[in-house]
Amino acid sequence: MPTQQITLPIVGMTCASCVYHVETGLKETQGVEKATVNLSTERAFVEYDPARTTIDDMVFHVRDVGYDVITDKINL
Ligand code: 9UX
Repeated sequence: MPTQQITLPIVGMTCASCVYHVETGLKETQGVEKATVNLSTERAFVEYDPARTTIDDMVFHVRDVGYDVITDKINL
């Protein structure tokens, strides 16, 4: 399946290491190919295989590393 892209609003990041933690959590998600997190805009840009990945799974992994996603602002 072709790669899809999504931008997730992230909550709880305050320093550069937070960015790394969130990127690591997203990359642990099956089917996520790239994850780039921006601290000042509090957004994660994710490229993923929609056949292998769900948004819920991404959100689970972000929460697992201690941050949150504003899911009501995600445009699906
Ligand atoms: Mo920085 Mo982020 O010292 O949870 S890693 S605040």
